Amino acid sequence: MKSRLFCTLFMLSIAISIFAQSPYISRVFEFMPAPGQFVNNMPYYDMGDTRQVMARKAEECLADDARVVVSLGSYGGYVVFGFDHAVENRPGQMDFEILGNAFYSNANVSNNKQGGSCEAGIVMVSHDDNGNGLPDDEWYELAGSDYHNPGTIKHYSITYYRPAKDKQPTPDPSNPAISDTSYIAWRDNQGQQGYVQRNAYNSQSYWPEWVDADSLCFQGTLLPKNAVDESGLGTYYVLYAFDWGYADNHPNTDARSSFNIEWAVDGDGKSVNLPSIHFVKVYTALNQTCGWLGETSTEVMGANDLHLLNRQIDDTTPVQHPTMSQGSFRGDETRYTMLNGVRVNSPTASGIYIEHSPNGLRKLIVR
Ligand SMILES: [Ca+2]
Ligand SMILES: [Ca+2]
Ligand SMILES: [Ca+2]
Repeated sequence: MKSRLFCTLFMLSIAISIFAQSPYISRVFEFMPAPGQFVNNMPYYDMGDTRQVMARKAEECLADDARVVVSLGSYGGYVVFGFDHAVENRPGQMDFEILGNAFYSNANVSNNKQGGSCEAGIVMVSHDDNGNGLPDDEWYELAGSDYHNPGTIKHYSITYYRPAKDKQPTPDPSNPAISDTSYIAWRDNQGQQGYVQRNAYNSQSYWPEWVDADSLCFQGTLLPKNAVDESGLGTYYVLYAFDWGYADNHPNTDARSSFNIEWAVDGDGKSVNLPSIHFVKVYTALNQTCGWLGETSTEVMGANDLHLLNRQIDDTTPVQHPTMSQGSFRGDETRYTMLNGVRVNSPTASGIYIEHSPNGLRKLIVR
């Protein structure tokens, strides 16, 4: 009798553990940092580790609220993680938060702005449309405060080149902290080129050791540089925070470390309506070097589903997308506006549209 009771309790506990949802990251699917001074150390690379092993190591850092910092390296470096359930998109509310290691300096910050070590990463979300539990579905960027900033570059791409084994370092004679000014070369699609510099503090390889290829390419949206050398002497840099909508951009206790799935846009910048998401991608959104501080790199140490934690954070950010009153159509054409104000040429996805035609406005429901 006793054993039957034990057996029943055991089965019950299995059932509960199967159906209980965790508010924390459950899996890391991909971890691909761009070259940087903490690469191969956060997490640590052991000889022979594969891409899969490194993803598992990143998972050990981030899953189940472990809160160990993972560094994404220079521009484009990324991590893709997921939850054990769909994170709901509640209207008007933030839905999840991402923890990084951003902090504000308390000295020499200009004009009372918030700044310090704010290394913004862009956040993308995806819904498991094909239901296979893998992040092989459409991705959408969460349009943060600087999505429409004229200094922000969409469709940016950059390629880093593996340094030769016998590369001779070129130290900076005026700055002993920089041991190789020409360490890892990069070129971008804006006609710019430069180097990820090596510094005296981190002597391991800055090239992800588990990557055999001789070059690494990353794409995405590039934010305008946010660092200011407040000393004027290269000794004191302040990286100013963007307003909202980026990872590792405000301290973890700040509500601006949280995200609203309603900010999702497609590749053309059109708003998309996602009822929930399963996967999140974070990538370093700045291509910037700050002397002895080195390259700017986003760090991540976890993510939480705010709804499962019963934390309600209202979205008080300004609406970014054009409203109906801002959009005007020529009188001789028929066009459509989605309820969030975004204009489209034809109503393709299901939803409610306002049809603008020479005969006036008409509400249109597409199923
Ligand atoms: Ca929401
Ligand atoms: Ca999928
Ligand atoms: Ca950071």
